[in-house]
Amino acid sequence: MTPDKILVIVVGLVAIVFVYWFFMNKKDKKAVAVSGSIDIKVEGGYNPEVISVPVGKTTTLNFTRTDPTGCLEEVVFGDFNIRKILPLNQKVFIQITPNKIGEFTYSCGMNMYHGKIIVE
Ligand SMILES: [Cu+2]
Repeated sequence: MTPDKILVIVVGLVAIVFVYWFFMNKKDKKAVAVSGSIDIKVEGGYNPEVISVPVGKTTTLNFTRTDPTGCLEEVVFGDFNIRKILPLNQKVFIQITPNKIGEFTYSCGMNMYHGKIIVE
């Protein structure tokens, strides 16, 4: 076997492992079922990142930002027309009452970090 053939095989194997790892990782983000209210920590992203809420009911999301990154200062719920500033180490309550089933994402003001709300 020539070195370039070995290289092709190695690169191929690495790519396969990466694809597996990528999709396994995605599956790992299981939705946290919420009824009523939930605390969401804002630090390097949103934690929990994926939540599920019941349709037609009001759910309160309590955001607490402990990350000084200015990027996370604002949270935007495009589908719900909500845009809020999250002061450091302060609880900010955001209420949503989704009236249709589906998946809705929210993000920081620059659309870099994302969270997901599954309405079911
Ligand atoms: Cu941002």
